[in-house]
Amino acid sequence: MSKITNYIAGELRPPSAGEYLDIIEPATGEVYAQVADSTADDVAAAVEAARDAFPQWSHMPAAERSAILTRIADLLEQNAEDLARAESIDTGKPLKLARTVDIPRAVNSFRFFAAAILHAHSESHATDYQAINYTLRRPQGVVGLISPWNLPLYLLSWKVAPAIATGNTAVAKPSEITPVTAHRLAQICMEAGLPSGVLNIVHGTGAKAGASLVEHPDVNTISFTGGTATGEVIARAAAPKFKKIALELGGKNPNIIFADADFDEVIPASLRSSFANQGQVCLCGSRVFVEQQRYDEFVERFVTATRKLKIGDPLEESTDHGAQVSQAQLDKVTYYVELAKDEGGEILCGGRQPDAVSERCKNGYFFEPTVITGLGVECRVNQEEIFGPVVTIMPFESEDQVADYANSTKYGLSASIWTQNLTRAHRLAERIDSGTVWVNCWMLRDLRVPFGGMKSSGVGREGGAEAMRFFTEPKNVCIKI
Ligand code: TXE
Repeated sequence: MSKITNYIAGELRPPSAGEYLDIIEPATGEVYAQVADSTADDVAAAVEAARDAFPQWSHMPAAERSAILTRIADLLEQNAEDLARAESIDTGKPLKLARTVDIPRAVNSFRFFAAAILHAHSESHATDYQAINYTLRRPQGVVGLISPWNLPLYLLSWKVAPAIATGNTAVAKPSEITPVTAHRLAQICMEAGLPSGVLNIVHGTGAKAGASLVEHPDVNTISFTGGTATGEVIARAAAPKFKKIALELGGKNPNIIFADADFDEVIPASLRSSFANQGQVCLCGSRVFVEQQRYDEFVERFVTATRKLKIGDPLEESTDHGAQVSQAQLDKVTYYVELAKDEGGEILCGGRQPDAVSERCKNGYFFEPTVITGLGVECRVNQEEIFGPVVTIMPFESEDQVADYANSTKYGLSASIWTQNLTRAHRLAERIDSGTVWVNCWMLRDLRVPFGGMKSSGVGREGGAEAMRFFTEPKNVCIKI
């Protein structure tokens, strides 16, 4: 059985304690590989390698760093099909989704930041006729990057690319559930000639490897994407040491549909925003609000379209809907569907595991796309993040009412508004507490814009200029003239 090892000081190294964790293919429920179960010693070795690499890497001209990042992007692109397949097997997501979203976006992350560092400018401020200030931006040093399982390569690249582009060296801890494409990234970095120690990847559990990275005294910057509860643990550990943190956490995003919206666009887009990656995208619109006059029509058309989604082996080209990532996620989804029934919800479609989608996948973690109506905004199913293929649909009567509904959870990551009335869209976008509001679209991304959440959806922003700022420390020099 293949074993995934750590990437430390430019080489692939087995974990120091010799322990490994099983990796399960979600579509089959079978163990198909193993990954290093690293300890604090492995993390310490990775941090040391990153510390040693920092002086040279941070002083390398931006054009040279840029060329190396571009080579990484090129190699990712050349290996796109293999990577997409690996990601599909590792996560249970349809191959066509990995091919069209995860891998191209990972390539773009490296390409974008390779270009961005060539265009970075610095600031200078003249203070009346007394002084000139200029602000230097220097890399932080060794940064810790912790990423989740839902979009493993993309979300890792989203952190690694800006961190190393701006001259930091990094220790990354990918999710232990889906480590395969991170391992491929390590191999690609070696092939691309990334100097040893600039990026180190330590695999293992959050409790051991992840916590050791957060606590390491030489790592003063942490960028984390994952669950809100984990984010709280990390914030607590980082606070007494005054570490700089960015937390990208969960969401319970509203998808708001006015009666004047173009339903021919809204229905397919809402299907994607509800069920993409089996509902395991932090940006999924899990609460759908439809203006009263067209509520019945929406429900009918949406349920009909949901029933047509093809659940199947993620590796089949025709599959729209694959497996949940783990038994734990499947149990969580099942729990919330039962809770919805207890809370008075009506399950209009889905709500159960499908019959075996194929002989190969008979023990996989599949769950049917599920549509629920009849629940109030305050019930637990509408307040807590499920992170699965479960959406609730609720009617609303006015703009004020839907603004209150949208803001009624502790989360504030993203929202979608569907209407032909753009004045209303602007007005409502301003009122909704979320880091991103999409109007007549969903998950359209521009790497230059700030990305992150309000309230319990996170702290700090990633994305283009924000990421470049996060990974660098400003220092002002004031010269009297
Ligand atoms: O994520 P975790 P889990 C949500 C979603 C899901 C829930 C839990 O609701 O059901 O989170 O998922 C590492 N110190 N999202 O448990 O635990 C861990 O090893 C340092 C939303 O799988 O947050 C992994 O690398 N690191 C989300 C990473 O944190 C720790 C995507 C994320 O794992 C750690 C995924 C610790 N104490 C889940 N504990 C999104 N916003 O996209 C864990 N980790």
